[in-house]
Amino acid sequence: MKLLSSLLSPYVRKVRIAAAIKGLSDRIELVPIDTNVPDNPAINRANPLAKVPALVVDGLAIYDSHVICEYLDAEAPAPLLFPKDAAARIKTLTLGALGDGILDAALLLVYEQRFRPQEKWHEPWQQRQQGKVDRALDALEQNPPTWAQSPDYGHLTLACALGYLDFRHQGHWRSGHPKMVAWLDAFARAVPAFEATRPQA
Ligand SMILES: N[C@@H](CCC(=O)N[C@@H](CS)C(=O)NCC(=O)O)C(=O)O
Repeated sequence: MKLLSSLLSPYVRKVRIAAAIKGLSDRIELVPIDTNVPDNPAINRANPLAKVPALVVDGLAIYDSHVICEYLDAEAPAPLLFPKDAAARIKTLTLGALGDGILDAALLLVYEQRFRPQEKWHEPWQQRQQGKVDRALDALEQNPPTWAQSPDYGHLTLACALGYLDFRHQGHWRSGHPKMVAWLDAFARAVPAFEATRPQA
């Protein structure tokens, strides 16, 4: 399997952590992709959305990070990243959606400054994205997620979102969210791949 990837992408980090938890890392070859250049055929061919990660298996491209994690979960029996029980699965998917939502908003804030000239930065729009991140963090702080035997897809997605806030947003989220800081520490202890995939700028 070839993983079209950037080691700085939090969505790629999700997949790498999922692969590590499932014991599949050795079967995955990382293929570096530069997503900052426009119209890069190396990613466009696999994913018309021109986003990483994309996982190429026997010529078939699988995306996005959620779908790839589902694929990997089915490739090895344990531990399960997506519970089979319907109610537990919905809970996991909802936490994953919250983590992805934090990531999407945080990434848009980065892209605003990376891809638009400064005179076009739009403060109300930035506040709108920041509001999503802040509300999500406040909701999580009220009710930190828990896991039973081991973290699942929802937890690893959330951990990658918090890791991205550390990496690209100077870890401002930490102040005012002590329970979630402790939560991320506990996740890192439970999942060594979290530290092993920490982005190095
Ligand atoms: N929903 C996608 C998001 C992937 C994504 O936005 N990846 C970023 C890198 S962190 C990217 O490739 N951006 C390039 C672009 O948007 O043009 C997923 O979960 O895989």
